[in-house]
Amino acid sequence: MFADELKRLDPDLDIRLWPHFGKADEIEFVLTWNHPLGEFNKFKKLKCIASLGAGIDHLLRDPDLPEAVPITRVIQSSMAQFMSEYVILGVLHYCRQFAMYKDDQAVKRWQPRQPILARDIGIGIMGLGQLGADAACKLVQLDFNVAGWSRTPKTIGGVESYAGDEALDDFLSRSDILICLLPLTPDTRGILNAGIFEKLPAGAYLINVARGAHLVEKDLLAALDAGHLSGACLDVFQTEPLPEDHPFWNHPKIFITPHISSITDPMAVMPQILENYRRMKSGKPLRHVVDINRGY
Ligand code: NDP
Ligand code: OXD
Repeated sequence: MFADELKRLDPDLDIRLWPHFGKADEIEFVLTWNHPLGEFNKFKKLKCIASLGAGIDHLLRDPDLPEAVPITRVIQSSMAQFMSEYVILGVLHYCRQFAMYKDDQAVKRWQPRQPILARDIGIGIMGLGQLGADAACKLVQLDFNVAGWSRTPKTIGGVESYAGDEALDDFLSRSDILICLLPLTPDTRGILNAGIFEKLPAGAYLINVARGAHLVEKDLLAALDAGHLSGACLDVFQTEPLPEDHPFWNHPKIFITPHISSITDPMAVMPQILENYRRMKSGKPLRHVVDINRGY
């Protein structure tokens, strides 16, 4: 699919499909998602590793990642659009109590409930990057009371900015709905844990659309079962696909989707991959290079 689109854009491109890459020394540019560990060491002339997604944690898990080869990621408005749609749907589904009406429908119960006005609902977005900032702006337009937490302060119209570890508790205490859109790094792994949940207002709702490893799954189950959290919408999991015997599947307060909140659209994304390939060939600086030391 991705190769077809690249070929369509430039029929002269020499594209090799792993594992049939021919002579390893001829490979200069790798386009990848969840590669087999250690594989890149074969490519001694590698000049760029391009992630097919927004995240690069799938690359950084490789202890043999060649040093000094730049890593690029996808930054695309369609990814942000898909993600914001999902987040808004998750928020509205929860706020307008659709899960309860579905249960009512199953038993033919006519039970109107009073909704809460959007401006009275505090939404906290962890991560105000390409995706978090877009979702924040769109939720502001719907009149939600939106705050974001990031490493460095942000100025985004209508969004309250909290930055750094010292601001985390205040950010959490005003977040009736907590949305995780952080990259997975050593600092953020396991960040959605019991210590964080207990700082959220009673009855808070969690939406995790970043990475499964952000969430300590047993802590979520405990917080839901204790009634401190009222529910969770999860798109990502420690193990994907989610194993059949996983307790999340049948949990009445958990809504599950299979890592689809935002999906790379080959038509939208291949032009920027091709542009970077051409930049690499002509020695120009690459676009969307990540900071490997920071991890995103
Ligand atoms: P960006 O790199 O653009 O933004 C990351 C944000 O997280 C930044 O605001 C950054 O702060 C903040 N951040 C990073 N580390 C910390 C920390 N330790 N404490 C506080 N804030 C921190 O990423 P994107 O918005 O493009 O993507 C976010 C993640 O979403 C991806 O890494 C990926 O894991 C996930 N994703 C999931 C998809 C899905 O289908 N489920 C699809 C696409 C992405 P600062 O700006 O100050 O540096
Ligand atoms: C991504 C993803 O990081 O799809 O792009 O999860």
